[in-house]
Amino acid sequence: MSNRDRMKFLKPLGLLVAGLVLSQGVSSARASIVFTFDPDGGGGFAPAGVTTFDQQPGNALAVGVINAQGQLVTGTPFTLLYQATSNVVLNTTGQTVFSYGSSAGFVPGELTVVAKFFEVATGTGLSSASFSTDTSQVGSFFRIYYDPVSNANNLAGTGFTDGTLIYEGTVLRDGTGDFNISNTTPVNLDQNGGNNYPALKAVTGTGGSLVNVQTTFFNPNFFLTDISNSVLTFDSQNNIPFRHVDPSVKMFDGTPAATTGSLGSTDGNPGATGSPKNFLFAADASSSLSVPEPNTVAGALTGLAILAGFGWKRRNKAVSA
Ligand SMILES: [Ca+2]
Ligand SMILES: [Ca+2]
Ligand SMILES: [Ca+2]
Repeated sequence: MSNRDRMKFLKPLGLLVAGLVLSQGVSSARASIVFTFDPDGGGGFAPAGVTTFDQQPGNALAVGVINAQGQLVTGTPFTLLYQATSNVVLNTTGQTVFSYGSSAGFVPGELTVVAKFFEVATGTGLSSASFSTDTSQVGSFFRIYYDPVSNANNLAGTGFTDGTLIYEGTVLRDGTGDFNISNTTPVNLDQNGGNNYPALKAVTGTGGSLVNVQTTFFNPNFFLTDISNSVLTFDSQNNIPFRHVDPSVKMFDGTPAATTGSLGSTDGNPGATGSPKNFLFAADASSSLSVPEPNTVAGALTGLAILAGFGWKRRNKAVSA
């Protein structure tokens, strides 16, 4: 290999290693960003700087989280489905910039969010469990739609995916969550307005989850800032029973949600063995975008300089040999 050929070989190798250092930096330190958002795309509402999509209380379903033996098994991946309206957009101080709806001054229509990703239980106790997304995320997604017609229906579980796709990402493997059951005495699952599910009970509990999403697509008619290297952080407070949203009959992909067959007679406490059980809970979330911290980029560039020096020394050695 001539010295010239060696340089050709070493250059891309150094860049590859520097790229790995950079990608590690991205996942470890991020700064939230203000991005310019047009709430109705080409419609009449003017764009403005925003930071956060504030979701209304919605539905989350842990599919098959309880196995046929009535157990939550640590390390066994399960699917998490989520759907909600997202009709408030906030600025950096938490003030509402855009609201969607039919009232005067509101942006016509709705934003909706659907997500599918994979979790594993990392620890389980008598009444509590912790979770992680540290499992294969092949096929995971987080999507935001704008629909000029407001038709999402939490009870039916319909109308969440019929708008224009404006954002999509894949779930990263550093998400965490927990859930704690405070009372196993069965109460009505649906305590939002009238009880739409008289046959279904639930335990009482709360939890939280923090899931990061790598942006893979954004619609430039809505996102006027280039957010292609951003990460969306989905921060959710989770509750059972349902007090602020109706439990969904089905999820956006057609999976049965609040039915006796999928949840057992008491949601969150399947007890009896038989078939695997799902766990349905209310999820009240918000989603913000961030990018790598400038300091982290500087650190990665220092790494690049060190690697470049390393390559130079090797080339010198090759010349003297
Ligand atoms: Ca507009
Ligand atoms: Ca819709
Ligand atoms: Ca209800």
